[in-house]
Amino acid sequence: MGSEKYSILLPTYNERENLPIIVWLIVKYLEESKINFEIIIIDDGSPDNTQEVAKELIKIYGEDKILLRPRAAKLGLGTAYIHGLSHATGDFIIIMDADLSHHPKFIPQFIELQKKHNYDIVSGTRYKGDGGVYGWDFKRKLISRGANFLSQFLLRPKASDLTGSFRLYKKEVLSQLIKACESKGYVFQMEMIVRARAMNFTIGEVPISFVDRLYGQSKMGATEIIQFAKNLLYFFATI
Ligand SMILES: Nc1nc2c(ncn2[C@@H]2O[C@H](COP(=O)(O)OP(=O)(O)O)[C@@H](O)[C@H]2O)c(=O)[nH]1
Ligand SMILES: *[C@@H]1O[C@H](CO)[C@@H](O)[C@H](O)[C@H]1NC(C)=O
Ligand SMILES: [Mg+2]
Repeated sequence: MGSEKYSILLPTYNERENLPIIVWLIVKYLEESKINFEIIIIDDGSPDNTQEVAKELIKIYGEDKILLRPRAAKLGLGTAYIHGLSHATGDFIIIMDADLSHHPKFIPQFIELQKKHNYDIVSGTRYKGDGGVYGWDFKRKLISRGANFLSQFLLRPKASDLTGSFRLYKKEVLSQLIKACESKGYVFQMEMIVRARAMNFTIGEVPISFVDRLYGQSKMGATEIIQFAKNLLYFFATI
């Protein structure tokens, strides 16, 4: 591949079991494809000491490959991306979860598709082609499908997976989008893609399989769902 550099933002909160595995997989798949990259770990003072693990990983892979850019407290995902972006030196930014729900084997596919069409954004999708969700119970699947369907219906963003968070962005596009976005937490992903359409950015899609976390707790609860619904209606009214 060429000389482009890719910055991978990994937000973590209590991911000490998952972090070494996800980092190992990223390094394996990206080195195999000769991709130039850095991994930026944004840890929000995890009580399980995720940062100790991150420091060990820096010793193993080197401080040019793994960057730890922590924050003192749990300040939420939206601002974690902003923080990570401010430290990124890549031309492209890849955002993914650290809990092994997003498999790094898809990253070379994102990159290939971006290059082919010069897309501003490439989004992983669970709802097209070979994409899918594994390990969720019926309730969680229903919530996710429902949220996606409702958002599709109200906002018509021409993207099949609105609430997913496995995406590649041109760096400049991501910083413009982040500046335009108002929401935090779960709605953030949806707002990003809806605004991207409104701002006429081009979006490609790669089907991905999403696997529920084995270690640790998801942070999704009833409050998140209510928040999501509220914001959805707000975007419907304003974007
Ligand atoms: N830095 C940071 N990371 C977070 C925060 N909340 C969640 N994460 C990380 O963001 C990713 C997605 O969170 P997760 O709880 O798995 O969300 P879910 O898969 O939608 O249930 C994981 O890598 C988490 O460790 C936060 O407040 N700060
Ligand atoms: C996006 O494209 C549409 C259709 O070509 C155009 O009407 C609209 O003004 C464009 N929006 C922006 C923000 O450039
Ligand atoms: Mg998760």
